[in-house]
Amino acid sequence: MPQLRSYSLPIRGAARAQVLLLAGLLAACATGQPAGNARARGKAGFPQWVKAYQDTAVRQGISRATLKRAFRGVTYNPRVIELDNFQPEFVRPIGSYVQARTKPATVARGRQLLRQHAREFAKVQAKYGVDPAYVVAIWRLESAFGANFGSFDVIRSLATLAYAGRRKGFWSGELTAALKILQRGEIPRRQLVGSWAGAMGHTQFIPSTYLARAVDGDGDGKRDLWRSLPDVFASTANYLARAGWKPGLPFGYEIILPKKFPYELADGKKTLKTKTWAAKYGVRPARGRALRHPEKDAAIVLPSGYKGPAFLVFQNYKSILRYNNATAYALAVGILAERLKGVPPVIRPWPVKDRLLRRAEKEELQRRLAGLGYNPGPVDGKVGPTTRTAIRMFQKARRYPADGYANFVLLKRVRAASK
Ligand SMILES: [Ca+2]
Repeated sequence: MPQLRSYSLPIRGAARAQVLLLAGLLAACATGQPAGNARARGKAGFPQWVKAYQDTAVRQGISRATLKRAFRGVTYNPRVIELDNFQPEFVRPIGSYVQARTKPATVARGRQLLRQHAREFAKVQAKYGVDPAYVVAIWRLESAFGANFGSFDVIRSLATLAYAGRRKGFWSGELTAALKILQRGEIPRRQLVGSWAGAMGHTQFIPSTYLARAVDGDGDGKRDLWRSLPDVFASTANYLARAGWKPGLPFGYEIILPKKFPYELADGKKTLKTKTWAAKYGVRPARGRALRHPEKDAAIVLPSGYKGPAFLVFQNYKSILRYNNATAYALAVGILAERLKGVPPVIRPWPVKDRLLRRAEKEELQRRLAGLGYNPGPVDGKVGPTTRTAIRMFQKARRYPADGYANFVLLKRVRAASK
């Protein structure tokens, strides 16, 4: 399910990354929360909260009639709060995530859908400059080609989250956006269903993304991401186009790094022209002789350490990250799209059986790195950019490949060093 997906990844992904940045701002506007701890009071305070929220919604231009229609029969949903609080003890290797989404049957189905909707895709490509294979790949990851939209009532989910979720201001803003959709009359009330977190339709747009990025592809004057595939395709392409998509470029492609490559440069950020990676660092393509797109700016992604596959990535990889800010997601979309276009599977084996770290072990890693004089950031059991930089410095100092990759082998090395 898409809503669980984001929690199975090391980074909290949500379509919609730019919206999350606004969470702080929205929190400042959200005055609908009564004082005290809603979580502790449970559902008892919910009706009162709804009443207070509605007053703020009216001040933001939502009519009483819309509110009446939206909140009829809406109750607190404890299941949504359970899902919001869920944190996996264990994260699966990125390779198994990618492999599960790029299976031969998925590739065959995706190609069939490209053929079946060829005329619509040609129109979308002409208008937005986005390769249809990427639209189809996102469609697969978001809703399994429309098989799974989620069946949570969006207003109920968002109201519950705005009342008692972890980022109340953010959810309150999404709730107001959902009410605006309803008020515009584009979508009937009963159709507002989605994931537990309010991601809607084939593309799993949250309400603010719907308002900002959804477009009417079939010209009926409505943006219907549940029932109109032309709207779905155009909206996805529009999202990518507005996220800086460059026509004619792939997300990237597989490469081979030389044995003595300075792995700290493979951080997905360090950007050089493709030809410079080749000339200065000896980077080679996994297939063919020369690196393609030699004049383009590119970074290197090494998602599962120096023993796993490496990818040269261009601007379009970043555009996919704007849809969902997780390396595993962007790579799965990119690799699936290229497979749809006839590129063979990734050559270098993914270390899918790699022993990754449990939450407590990640905390131990961070504590020990700090004890050794490195700065891994706060001890929170999350391996983000700061922790990875500390890992790389540890690896460099001890002449290990500085790939910043946190697996059990690394923890053992850090344990040995900090005895
Ligand atoms: Ca439409």
